[in-house]
Amino acid sequence: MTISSEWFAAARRRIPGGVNSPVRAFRGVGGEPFFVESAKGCRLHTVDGRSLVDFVGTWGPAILGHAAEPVIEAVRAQALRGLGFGTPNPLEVEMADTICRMVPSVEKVRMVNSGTEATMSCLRLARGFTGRSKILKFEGCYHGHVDSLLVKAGSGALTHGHPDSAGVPEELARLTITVPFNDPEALQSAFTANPGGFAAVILEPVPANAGLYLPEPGFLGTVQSLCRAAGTLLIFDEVMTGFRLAPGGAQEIYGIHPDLTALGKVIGGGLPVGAFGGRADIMNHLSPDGPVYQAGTLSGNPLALAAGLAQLRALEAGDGWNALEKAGAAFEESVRSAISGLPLTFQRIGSMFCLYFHEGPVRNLADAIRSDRERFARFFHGCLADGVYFAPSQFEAGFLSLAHGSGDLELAAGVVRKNLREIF
Ligand code: KE4
Repeated sequence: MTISSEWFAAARRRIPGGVNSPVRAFRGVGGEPFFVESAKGCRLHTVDGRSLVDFVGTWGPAILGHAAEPVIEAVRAQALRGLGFGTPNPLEVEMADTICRMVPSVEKVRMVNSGTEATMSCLRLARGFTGRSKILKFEGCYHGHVDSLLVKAGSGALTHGHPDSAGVPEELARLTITVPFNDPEALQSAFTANPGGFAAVILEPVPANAGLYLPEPGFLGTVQSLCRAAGTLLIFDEVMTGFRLAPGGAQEIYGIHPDLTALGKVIGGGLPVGAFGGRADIMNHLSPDGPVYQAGTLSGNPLALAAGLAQLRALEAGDGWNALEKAGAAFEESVRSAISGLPLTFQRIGSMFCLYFHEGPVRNLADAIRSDRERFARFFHGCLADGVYFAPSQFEAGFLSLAHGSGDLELAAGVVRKNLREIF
């Protein structure tokens, strides 16, 4: 019985599944989760005294690494000034100005407290602005646990085998149409079959909740063209890719300006923050200026914004994205060498990656779910036993941070090579 096991037994008595978010329960790989006592740089320190090289990074926010100095200092200083006011505060203006500067498609922005709130608010705003009810999403994309978006969803919903969650009324789910990602013909057909039009099409521009696969050349442009022709709003869910793939996120890389964007993770510096924004003429429909209601007690919380602003400033000061690309390329080279000749596919963009136990290529959900989950689980646990922590599901992406040094990456690549040799 490890100390983590004791904590997990206690957790299961009071917390459903012993976790506050399903993917943490290790159901996708078997076994029990470890409990973390502290984290610093690219490492987690468990209650069992283990130190693990962490490629999850609290699912994206820890882009500087855990407990990065500038973020800790900003939180410490702000905490002494108070944790929350429930009134406007200057940090909200600084964050709004920063987001609009870094993501030019965002002319106005509102802070919320999670990615789910961000996408949920985008949907309600799109429905209020267009007067339409139907939305379209892509199979395998995950946008948080919004009722309308828990239809063929990815991430934990996929991992646990209920991409269409119980509890979502059929009347509501019927308003959500889904098509495969990277399938322009299917998308065109969906628009044709729904002449009344959609309020919005929402997608992860780089889907990273069924592993990680990339939009094929021209696909995002096609999505945008079809939306524009139909008077449908285009929503990019950049909760994961925003401020990580580039200062302006995936939309900067692919040169597509969506009508609305959902954001989160990196802008919270590890504390609970989400945001949504876009065209001013759409955002002005939000209460108190407009008829679409949206609110949040802790939205714009000064402590969380102090953390997020410090993280963004540190990224900009050191051109963190260039360093992340270099680290990603080096890691990719090592992993590709380790998987050479094996029925595996490694896919990467910037500091996000996925090793599929599938010959590949992986272009969409249908490809991803053909991965060998049993071998993935053995790989996951083998690497964990050797001190390297990858996401506990084949249907999650891995993340590098600025704290992953060459030594850490070489160690991890060696562990990958060793465990693959034992499996194949
Ligand atoms: P949250 O509500 O969990 O803050 O964000 C939801 C969300 C929205 N959009 C995208 C693209 C996301 O990736 C997420 C959340 N990501 C997962 C990881 N795949 C969070 C991990 C978890 O559910 O515990």
